[in-house]
Amino acid sequence: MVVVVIPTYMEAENVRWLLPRLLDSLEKAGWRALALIVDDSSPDGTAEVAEEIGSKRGGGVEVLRRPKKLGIGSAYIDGFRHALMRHPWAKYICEMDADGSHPPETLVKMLEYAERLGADVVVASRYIEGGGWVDGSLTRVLISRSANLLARISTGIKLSDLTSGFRAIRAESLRKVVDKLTELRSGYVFQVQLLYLLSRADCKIVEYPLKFMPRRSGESKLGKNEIISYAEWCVKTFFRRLLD
Ligand SMILES: Nc1nc2c(ncn2[C@@H]2O[C@H](COP(=O)(O)OP(=O)(O)OP(=O)(O)O)[C@@H](O)[C@H]2O)c(=O)[nH]1
Ligand SMILES: [Mg+2]
Repeated sequence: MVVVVIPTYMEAENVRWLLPRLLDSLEKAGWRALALIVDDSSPDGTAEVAEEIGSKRGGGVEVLRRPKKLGIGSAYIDGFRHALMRHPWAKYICEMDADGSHPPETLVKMLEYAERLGADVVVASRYIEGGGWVDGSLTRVLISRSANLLARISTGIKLSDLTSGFRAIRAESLRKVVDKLTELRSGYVFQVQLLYLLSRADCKIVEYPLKFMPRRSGESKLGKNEIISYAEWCVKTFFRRLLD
């Protein structure tokens, strides 16, 4: 079984598109699949749309409702804990955005790749051969490239896309690190900390090419404060690692 944790805030239209495609692709590949939507009371009714899709399909969707917008990192932690506790038989727990940037068909390939290589973590990467940005603005690409450079220096992890939020993680590996996740200030920091913890837990981490699609509809949530806390975290981690 595979649980795909999808944090959402104001993604009703995107979820309507994503959920059927995601579940169909996984089921076609032979997986028992569950999409776990972690919604922060989106005023556009994202949670209701997701529930409706689930009940029409007769399952495959669970919605974790939170009282207000609490950030992507904490949404993932709540989603991970719920998945590990309620679905202890799940083999993989995945991370995915709701906005259409992460093609569901790629997730099927990532899982195949994990099985074939016996990997603990598969990160979908925009920066290896076969990956890339589809219609990415120069500013976004530059921000992402710089964030990755900083993360590589700071953590010492030799992967190309440490900030990618599209990953398949073996449930046993996630269980080892979930209680150590502390960085809730920004989505970027959260993703890098998670990968850092997994690599320190001796997980086998590999990358699979991702063609990163533009958001289908709605607005991005990346802000200036995120960038500042990200840089702070990287510098702090770099010096801590030197002193270790
Ligand atoms: N539950 C929850 N989900 C969130 C929150 N902030 C963002 N998300 C979701 O996290 C995912 C990634 O957020 P995005 O806004 O797409 O961030 P991004 O991919 O860096 O930015 P774009 O490429 O411009 O879309 C999306 O599914 C969002 O709906 C939050 O505070 N709470
Ligand atoms: Mg996005």
